[in-house]
Amino acid sequence: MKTALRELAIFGGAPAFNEELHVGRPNVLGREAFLARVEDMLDRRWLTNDGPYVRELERGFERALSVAHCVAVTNATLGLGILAKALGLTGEVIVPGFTFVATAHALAWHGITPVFADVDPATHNLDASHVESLLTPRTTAIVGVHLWGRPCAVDDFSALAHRRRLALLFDASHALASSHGGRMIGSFGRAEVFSLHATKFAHSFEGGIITTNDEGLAARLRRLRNFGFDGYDSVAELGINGKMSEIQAAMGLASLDRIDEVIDRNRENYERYRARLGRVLGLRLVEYDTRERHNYQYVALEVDAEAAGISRDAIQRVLWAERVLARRYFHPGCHRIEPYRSSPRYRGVRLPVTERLAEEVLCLPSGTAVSGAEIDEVCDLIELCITYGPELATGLDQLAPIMQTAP
Ligand code: T4K
Repeated sequence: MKTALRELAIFGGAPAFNEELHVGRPNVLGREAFLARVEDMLDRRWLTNDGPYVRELERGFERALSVAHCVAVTNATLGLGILAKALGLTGEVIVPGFTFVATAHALAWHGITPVFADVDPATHNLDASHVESLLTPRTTAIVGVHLWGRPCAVDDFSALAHRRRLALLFDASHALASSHGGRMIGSFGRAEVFSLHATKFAHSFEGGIITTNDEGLAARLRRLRNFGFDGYDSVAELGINGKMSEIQAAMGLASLDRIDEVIDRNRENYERYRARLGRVLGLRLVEYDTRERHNYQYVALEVDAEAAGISRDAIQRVLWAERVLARRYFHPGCHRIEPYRSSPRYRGVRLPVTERLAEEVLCLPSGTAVSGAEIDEVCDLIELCITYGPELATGLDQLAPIMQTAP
């Protein structure tokens, strides 16, 4: 345990960790089950195109999420785009400014204008009143994002979408196994899209699933992910290749089998961080509503630089030098990245909460690849940063011209 500033790696000490600690290090459980399925898949010579594992995965998620239809796709970004196409979205669609860029890009790729709304400081999710103020005659939909797996204001948006005749869909990339009002995320709005990217707590290397209770929509999604084919050699419409392959589904099934174990581990990790950092002045850990189900994947910390005596970026620099690759998701806010930043359409867009969070949020390593002892060490380092905040900030300023530890 380091107790003095001079011991920090950024000032020349040995890094606290021999190997890098990642946010989003893939959970690799069920290796044997995965490899056995790969053998079967090779024997069967059915590698993609709506194969048996893809179907098994879809049925598995339908059961787990209590939703009527699950459509597996290549990744969540394509899934969002396919869904936008299936719903006939055009014009403007409201999305949060504080989200992963894929939420916006998936729409913009289809010529739809993402309109960025601010988020609620307490939940980090779309602010319903701001959304309403942004609606125009060109608005066709609202995309709620369940950031960190915490449901956004589903009921408010359902009422608003109904009243204004808008499509409502959710980017549920973070929210697998989360619930809202006791009901699993996956059956709200017209449809919801989950990511099964390798960095998600349950994954299929790359992958995504779209869930809906609308049978007609599900059939359209299946057609669109398969070039628009509606029969063996008949094409009904413009589609794309958004299919999930069998090897992806084999990994997805292995992951789904062990999902509860990973959630338990995520929760333990989260509680361990919370016990150490939950009451530190200037730090605020994202809280999960204990009446609902959560996957506890994200350990997101807000650093109030004034109260903590040190900025989020300074803490990140210290951690990176120690080989703790904490991430500043979702810096600097979607409206301030390309192509939106340079587009006249977005000139003058100000999202005060998004912009503050983009400066304050730091995600910490969790998942099955991180041990309790490692979490304690990360907490020691963060506490050291807070204890010596002003001195540390001065020391870092002096290093600034020569040190480039964090991006
Ligand atoms: N909507 C939302 C709200 C999302 O958060 C995302 C994805 C999407 C939509 C789109 O979903 P997909 O189209 O991807 O299905 C990661 C993921 O790439 C991205 O999927 C995720 N959100 C986002 C929040 O996080 P990065 O830039 O953090 O990933 P990367 O490559 O830096 O990996 C994170 C850490 O994990 C690194 O330190 C390296 C380590 N790592 C990564 C991979 C892939 C490994 O150790 N092994 C690996 O195989 O974006």
